[in-house]
Amino acid sequence: MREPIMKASDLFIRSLEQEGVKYVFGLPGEETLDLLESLNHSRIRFILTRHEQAAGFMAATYGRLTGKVGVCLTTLGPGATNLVTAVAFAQLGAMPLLAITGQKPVKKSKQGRFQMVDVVEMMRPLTKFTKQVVNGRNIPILVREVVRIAQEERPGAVHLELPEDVASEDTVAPSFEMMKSRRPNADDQTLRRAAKMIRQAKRPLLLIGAAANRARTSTALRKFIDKTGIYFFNTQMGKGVVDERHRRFLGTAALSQNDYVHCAIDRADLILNVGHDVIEKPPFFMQEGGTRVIHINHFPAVLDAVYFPQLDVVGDIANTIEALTQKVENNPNWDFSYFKAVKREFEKHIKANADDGRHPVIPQRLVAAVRRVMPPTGIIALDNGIYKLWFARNYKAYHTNTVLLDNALAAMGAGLPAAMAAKMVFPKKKVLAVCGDGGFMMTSEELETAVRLGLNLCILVVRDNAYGMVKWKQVALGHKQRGLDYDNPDFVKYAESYGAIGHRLEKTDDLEPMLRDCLESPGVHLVDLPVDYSENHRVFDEELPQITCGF
Ligand SMILES: Cc1ncc(C[n+]2csc(CCOP(=O)(O)OP(=O)(O)O)c2C)c(N)n1
Ligand SMILES: [Mg+2]
Repeated sequence: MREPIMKASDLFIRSLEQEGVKYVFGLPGEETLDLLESLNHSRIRFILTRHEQAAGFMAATYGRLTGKVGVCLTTLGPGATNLVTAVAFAQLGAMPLLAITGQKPVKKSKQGRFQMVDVVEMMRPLTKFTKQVVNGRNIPILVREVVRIAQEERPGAVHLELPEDVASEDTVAPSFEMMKSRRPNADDQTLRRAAKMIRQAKRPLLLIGAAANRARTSTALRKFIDKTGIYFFNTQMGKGVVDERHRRFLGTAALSQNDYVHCAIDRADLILNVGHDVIEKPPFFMQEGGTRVIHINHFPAVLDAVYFPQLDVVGDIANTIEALTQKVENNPNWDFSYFKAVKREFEKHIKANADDGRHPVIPQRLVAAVRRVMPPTGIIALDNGIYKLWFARNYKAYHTNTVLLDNALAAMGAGLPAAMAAKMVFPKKKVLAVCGDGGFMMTSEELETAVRLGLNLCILVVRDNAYGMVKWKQVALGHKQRGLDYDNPDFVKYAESYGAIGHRLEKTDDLEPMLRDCLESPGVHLVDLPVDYSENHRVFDEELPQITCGF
């Protein structure tokens, strides 16, 4: 049978369609016009953004939420260099992302080196795979290959460069069939060894990390906890995998030490570390002769000076947990009395100041207010600033992927695009972006995109007129607080100029009603929220280091 002939850019887009791609986020240039034309004749929707970085953040978040590759498209040179932060965001955050960039014709070009950057090499340290397409015929197999690489554990970013002349040429269009296969499971002997270690421990503790959030392990973990009664905590990117209202929940390890949860960690003699990723700041430090650790993940532990687990249980996470649930009963030799005390103290601490009426708002009240108004499955997307720590510690997530935060690259500017992508993936869910005034201004031009797309979205701009997180660190180091303050636009007018709806919080009592209004009424809403950051130093540098763990 003769293979059909088609234009290479059409073949590229057809290959993406076959992978189930629904959106391509991007900002094209001359060099990508053939791809754009093919896209416009396809079932895939092109989502135009105002900056390439935002297109990348949106595509990566799409990948994070669906487990399917998110796709973004930019032109060569400046378009591609604008994309690198988002590619790193996906790669470090384990989000499946395919970045496609254009390039000048490779066979002959009359423009010398105008706009030429070696994009394939630029992407090498930021991706799992990067390649230039040199022959249209290779496109179907190459697209299949990069999607597989992007999506398989550990997920991440891949890149393809499609030169203009390759995109426009006619090519044969081979097709092939592939069947789905399942991930391998851990072997029974290792599972039995893990079960034995858990049975023999006195105070086992469960840690839920980032990989558990994408592997849909919620039900398995919940059953394990309910059957065994083992207490658990999570990392920032593991938030929500098991409902944090659970009576066995001990908190989120947002800080590396000196928090209530660390009292429990220090007393545990065995930690079951599920889905941990060393890219997150270490939730605890291992020591020679200290707490033993079982590493449960799709891939073996990456060892370093503070992480050297005694046992690796490698295989599908949900399956491992189900097998352990069968093998481990609640054990009368376990002593959870101390964890119970930690739980009591932690809950007391979280409630403290949650109703504080001070204006400007303090972070504890802000977090409590957001939790009160968000429905259980509502999604908050956090940008990067000091409020992220407060949300990670004080905001209880009830469901998987309802707190989108980036504890991997931790790039400012991701909050709004992530919220936009979340709203596109889950149009029925309420979505709130929480951004600092610094981070918001890094991608605020996407307000236009959000309005144009007709997204119903609420954006909270936490305003301290400064890079607050860094200011807080200045104090902690004993430096003078200097050089980090700035002025802001009038955020209400700024929102309005984009066709969004602006609100300004004038008194703290209005906080909950204002947020409710924002979430309930259609359109893009922005809340200008003045914040009082004096609690950062008081709680993080003064109160928490005083915890004696003697409860
Ligand atoms: C792109 C980027 N640049 C710089 C940093 C370093 N950084 C981390 S938090 C922060 C301050 C954030 O300020 P803002 O968004 O206003 O939040 P705030 O801490 O003031 O609430 C900075 C500069 C970063 N994480 N990402
Ligand atoms: Mg700020």
